[in-house]
Amino acid sequence: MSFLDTLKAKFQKKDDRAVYLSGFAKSKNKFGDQLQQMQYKYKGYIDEDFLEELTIVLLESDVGIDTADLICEELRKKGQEYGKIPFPWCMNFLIETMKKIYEEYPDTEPLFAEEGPTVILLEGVNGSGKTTTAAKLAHMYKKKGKSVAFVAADTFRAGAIGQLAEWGERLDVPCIKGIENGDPSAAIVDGCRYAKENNIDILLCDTAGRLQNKAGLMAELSKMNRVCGKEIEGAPHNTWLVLDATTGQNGLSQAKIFNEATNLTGIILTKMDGTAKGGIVIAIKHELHLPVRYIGLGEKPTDLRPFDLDSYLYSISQGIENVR
Ligand SMILES: Nc1nc2c(ncn2[C@@H]2O[C@H](COP(=O)(O)OP(=O)(O)O)[C@@H](O)[C@H]2O)c(=O)[nH]1
Ligand SMILES: [Mg+2]
Repeated sequence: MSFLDTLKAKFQKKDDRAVYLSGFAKSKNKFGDQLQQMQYKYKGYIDEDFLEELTIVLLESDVGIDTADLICEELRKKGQEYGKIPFPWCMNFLIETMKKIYEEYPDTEPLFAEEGPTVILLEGVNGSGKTTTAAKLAHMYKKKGKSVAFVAADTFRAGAIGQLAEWGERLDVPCIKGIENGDPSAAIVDGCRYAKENNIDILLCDTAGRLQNKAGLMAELSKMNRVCGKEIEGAPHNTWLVLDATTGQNGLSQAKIFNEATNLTGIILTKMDGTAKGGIVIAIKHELHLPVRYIGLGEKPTDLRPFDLDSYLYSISQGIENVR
């Protein structure tokens, strides 16, 4: 059984099949379909023309230049080793290499407090999808039977507090509000105290992510971390960067700055449904060694899915799955 056949067999058993396929439809059009087209020009030898075209497809899908080079180098070696290589074999090798690149650094699991509230900080620049993601996570944890509360700690963006409070009303989740233009850390302290007093399992903190300068960002984020840890031992248990997948490589540079400024423990990639740049998942893992925890596939509270590598790889590579 080829690698792609195995991937397909695994995918057929997943509950989220339809959501993944539709969420990654644009990426698949860019990636799987373009690769499929390459089979007509391919003569069986891994020559520089083929590798150049492959690099373009990979870069347009945003896997990043490092990853694209790595994949092409591996293929070049195989070409030298074996001479003529059937196209389907080449495609199997490509997707398998992407999987290996992702798996090079092991994924850690999200951390949950054994006792008392688990604190999750959501960080990221304006518009990346933090508030919407907080709503999605609340919906998901509530469905699992957890008690959830919000902290509206984005005190800088006008209207941000109201936006989260509105989600709170809709989802029946209490929202501890910061004061507009006030200190976000003060809101986090209030939230932690509320969580302890009210037996909240999961405290979701929607923060501001100002990127004007790294020193300022670091100071702000480290204060939030500090006050959090003082109120609740081990908090924040998870610090997730919310990243807009449509911003591609630019998003990756943002992620690097946040990762230097704070101790990130995972990434949530939003707006996957609106982009053909699905390769960003691989680039993030390769460059930041951070797991992609969840992906956002729409604007509704139900449009969040845990990231599943096999489903992802299968969804973007449809189009080449049947090349023979
Ligand atoms: N299509 C799509 N839109 C999203 C997704 N996540 C967030 N958005 C939209 O992106 C915009 C900004 O989101 P918001 O949560 O306010 O970002 P914030 O500034 O980081 O809090 C809103 O219009 C959201 O509805 C997603 O996964 N898919
Ligand atoms: Mg917001």
